[in-house]
Amino acid sequence: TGKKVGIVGATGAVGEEIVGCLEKRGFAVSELKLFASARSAGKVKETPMGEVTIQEFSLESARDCDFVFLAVGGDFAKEYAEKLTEGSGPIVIDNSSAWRMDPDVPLVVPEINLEACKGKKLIANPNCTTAIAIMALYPLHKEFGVKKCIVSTYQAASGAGAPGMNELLDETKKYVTTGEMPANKIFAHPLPLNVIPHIDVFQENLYTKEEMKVTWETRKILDVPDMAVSCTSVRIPTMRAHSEAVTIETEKPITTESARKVLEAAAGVTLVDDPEASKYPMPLTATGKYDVEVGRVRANDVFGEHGLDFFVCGDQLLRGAALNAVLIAEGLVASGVEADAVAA
Ligand code: 11C
Repeated sequence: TGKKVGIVGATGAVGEEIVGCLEKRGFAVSELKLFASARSAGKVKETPMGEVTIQEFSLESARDCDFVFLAVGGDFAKEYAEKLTEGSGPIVIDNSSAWRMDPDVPLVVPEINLEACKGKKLIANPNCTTAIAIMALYPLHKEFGVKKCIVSTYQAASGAGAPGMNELLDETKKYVTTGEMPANKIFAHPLPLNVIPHIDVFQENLYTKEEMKVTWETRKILDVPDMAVSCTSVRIPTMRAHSEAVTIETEKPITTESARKVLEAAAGVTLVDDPEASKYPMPLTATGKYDVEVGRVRANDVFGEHGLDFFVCGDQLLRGAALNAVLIAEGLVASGVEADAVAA
């Protein structure tokens, strides 16, 4: 038994992590198809499921799967996602932003709203920044009701994929060895020794698209269309874990202790909050972990008895992308929702 699984964008940073997550989560795979560009086609890749020859994407081959993970750009997803799911086609889990805000497409963090997948074959994976913060926001929202949310991000180079990570490393090496900063290509400015408050394109309202994704997607996943959410997104010279400082105003009174208790019990969260021992979330400790780290939890008096601040770090390629996608597939198989979708 097991499922036929296709990964489109298999040689990219997220595609590679999807293979690793399938294996580590024990997802039963009967056949693994790896799709990439013509340049990589024909190469043989060692995977935990054995050697797989990379194929150039074809609709026909990808449609002959039970699940297809799209780890490619939005344009590709716009063109192919629906064609893939038609008729007897697979369930498609798309990592891009192409379908996230489509009212007919569920935007899913499986610990929060897996049931939104019922009867659907195209499912959107959230932006990494949203997915990481919402692991802490959701349990707090359930218990205390989040009215307002202000997020400031410290985002890693991996948000721009392997080319972003390579640019950060290359720039750093060159600068350290020669004292000269090479020209940036991926990011808007050189990233080493810098922070760049510019991720994705600027909108008419002067927010960037990355910042607006946090607002739009948080509202959709929590199903609170009018939640006040404002974000400032900043790229920093770290490799692959995003960090976010979050301030919330809640409906019900909240204290440091009551918030910590809720976070301690929350799925997908590890509370790392012992300031006396210098223990708090950091990109270096959050990297490679499935849970997000949450700490620096403290009631603030900006909102009377209704304010809380906390800091969250999560692996951008895992919770922010590959792990979330694989957990969706796992949840669908376990809950039988997959069968409903296929029958629909
Ligand atoms: C970044 N969050 O850190 C972005 C990357 O909508 O899937 C992911 C963009 C997206 O640059």
